[in-house]
Order: sequence, then structure tokens, then C-alpha cells
Amino acid sequence: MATITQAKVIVTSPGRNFVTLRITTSDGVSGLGDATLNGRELAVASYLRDHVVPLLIGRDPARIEDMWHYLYKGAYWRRGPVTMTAIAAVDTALWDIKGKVAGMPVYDLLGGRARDGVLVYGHASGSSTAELLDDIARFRDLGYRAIRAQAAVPGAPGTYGVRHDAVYEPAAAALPEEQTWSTEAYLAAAPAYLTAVRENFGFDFHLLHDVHHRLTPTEAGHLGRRLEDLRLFWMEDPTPAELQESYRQIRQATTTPIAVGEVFNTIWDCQQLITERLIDYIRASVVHAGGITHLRRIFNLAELYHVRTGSHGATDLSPVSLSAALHLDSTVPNFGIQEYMEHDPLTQQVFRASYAFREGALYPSSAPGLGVEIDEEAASRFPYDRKYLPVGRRTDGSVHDW
Ligand code: CS2
Ligand code: MG
Repeated sequence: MATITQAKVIVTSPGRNFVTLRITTSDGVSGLGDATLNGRELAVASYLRDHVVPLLIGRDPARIEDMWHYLYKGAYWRRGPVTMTAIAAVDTALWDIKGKVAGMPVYDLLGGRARDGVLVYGHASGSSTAELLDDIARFRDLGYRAIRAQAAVPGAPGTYGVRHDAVYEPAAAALPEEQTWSTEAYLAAAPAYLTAVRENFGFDFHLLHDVHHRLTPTEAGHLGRRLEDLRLFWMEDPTPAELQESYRQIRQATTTPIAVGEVFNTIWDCQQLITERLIDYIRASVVHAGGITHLRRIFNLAELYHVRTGSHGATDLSPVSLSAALHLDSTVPNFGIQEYMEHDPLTQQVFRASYAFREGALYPSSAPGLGVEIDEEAASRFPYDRKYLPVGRRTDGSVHDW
């Protein structure tokens, strides 16, 4: 029986910070897991390096399910983004190893593909409606069949999701940038620019929008109702979801589809949202929701309640977790859509992924395992560079949800 002989935490910053776990077995097979938690990367690196890695050495890499429960229940302290991102990295690396040992892509270990291409969405944005419309046209020219639209809001310079460089990266400051938020300004602007998108491009592509946790349930219900004629694919994170039952009010107010969950890290964060059908899409991701093993449980629960998948896939989720996401997305019957932000060219120098983009979809690698590698020599050339996500403040100066 092979055993785990090494587990190495690789912290690198090619374009942005990433944490990657490489597990190697006595058979010389190694697997990768993404352990990146934007703005708190070193917390996960330490959780792995100082507390988990000593537990892995000598254990059987084939016993993925046992390992998951050993790390989840064995820690005593449960749930939370740091713990579940660390467990996710171990879990994903073990699936990568299992695929390599079996000589099969991970999607075949998960029951085989239900679809070839994984529908993805791009991210159009603009500092004005005109800029947004130009960006929408660009993504349509690139072949995207689903596009998220975000534009700046006059009076709220900290509006979420407006790209200022080639790659969108919100964690750009050495200390948290404090961004002003105005719900009134946003509720005046967003319906107008989203309407302009439909008026200029019609309805032959999926249009998505991310509210980014900023509204009350009442405000979110009002916005959803105003957007109904635009036939959004989804309205994302309309209100913070710690109070899962607050989504009942949004659900009662509007038929605009609702997506939530990129900040979730266990099935218990979304159990009520799913079983009461308060949402249409669950956004939990491989890297932050306990790995392939746990995310598959969330997706299987969601299937029973007609909730589809829509995993998070911003550039702060590495090519390792995107590769893993595509393998899982390929197999689940209730797949909805996969978020895709092309990584920085520097990131692509360090991570060698073999998924391919074609006609608005991503195609996972058919190589054994996940089909992604990290060039550790290249990674060593990009030392960690602490960055923080912004902090939101209302116009009266009080802290708001960013
Ligand atoms: C966003 C993310 O992709 C999304 O839907 O919510 O850009 C999110 O803000 C970042 O991943 C946070 O690190
Ligand atoms: Mg989001």
C-alpha cells in the first residue's frame, strides 16, 4: 500500500497570491490542491503546514473519504473558511493522485461525463454604461454565451466588480481600501445599465449580475422585481446569507433567479436555502467548501430540490481549483454554469493547466488526475505579497458589506 511521504505548502504570487498543496506518495505520485483564501492566505498555509501536514505523513492516500472525516471531525473545531479551505486542498490533491494512479481523469472517477463542454460566464464591466456595452460586445466576440455585467455607480466609487486592468483583482492594496457604498445610487443605476445591455444586445445570451451582499432582503426583493423583464440568468448574493431564512422574503418578492454561496464552506451553510428552494443556483466552490468530496455532497443535495450549480471561479481561485471544478461540473446532472475569469499571464507561467476554452465553454483535461501542474521553480520567483480585499463603508461612514 502506498503511503503519503511528503506534503508541501507552496505560497507564490504570480500576479496575485496563491497557496497550493502538493502531496507526494511512496510510489512517487503527487497531486495538487488549491488552498487560496483571498486576503487571508497565510492563515491557511499555516493551518496546513503547522497542523495538518504532520498528520498526513504515513497515511493511505487512497482513503479520501476517511481522510476528509479524519481532518473535519478530528480537528474538533469545525467549519469556517480557513479549516474548510485546508481540508479542500488535501481532498483535491488526493483525488488528483487517485486519478493518476488509476490512469483516469477525475471526471471518470466521479462516474463519467454527463456533458463535454462546461458552460462558463465572462465578466464585462465599465466605469460607465458605454464602457460596459463595449465590454459586453468584446465578450460576445470572444464567443461567450453567458456574461456578467457590472458598472460603476455615480456616488458610490467602491461599486463592486469594475475591472481597471486587464485582469479583475479586488485584493489590490497593501491595506484594505475603504470604498464608499450608496444603496440609493446603486438601485438607481443598476437597473438602468442592465436595461441598456438588453436594449443593445437582446436576449440571445445569458445575462448575470452580482449584487455582492450589499442589499437588505427588502431592497433585494425590490431590485429582483424591477429586473424581471430583463430575464437575468441570476441575481447573485443579493443579501448576506448568514440568515438563510431572509431569502424567503426575496423569493416571495420576485421570480428573478437567485444565486448564492461563494463564501460558503459547508453544506450546513446552505441546507435551508436548498431544501426550502430559496435559491436557484448554489455557488460553493471546490477550494472553499471542503474539496471535491464535500462539494459533491452539496451538489447532490441541491439536485433533489431543483437547485443547479454555479460555482465561484474568480481569479483568486487558482487553475488547480478551476481544473477540479471542471471535472465535477462535467459529471453532475444539475450543472448550471461555471464562473470563469481568465488568470493573469504570470499566473499561467506558474500553473500549467490543460483545460481549453471553446465557444463559450471550458473543456477539462482528459489526462489522468486533474490535468494541472505547478512549476515550483517559477513559483519561487514570486514571493508572497500581502494584499487585502476592500472594506465597504456607507456614506455615513459606517462599515457595510463589501
Ligand atoms: C465575486 C468575486 O466572482 C465573484 O462573483 O464575488 O470577485 C469575489 O469578490 C472575490 O472572489 C473575493 O475574493
Ligand atoms: Mg460574487
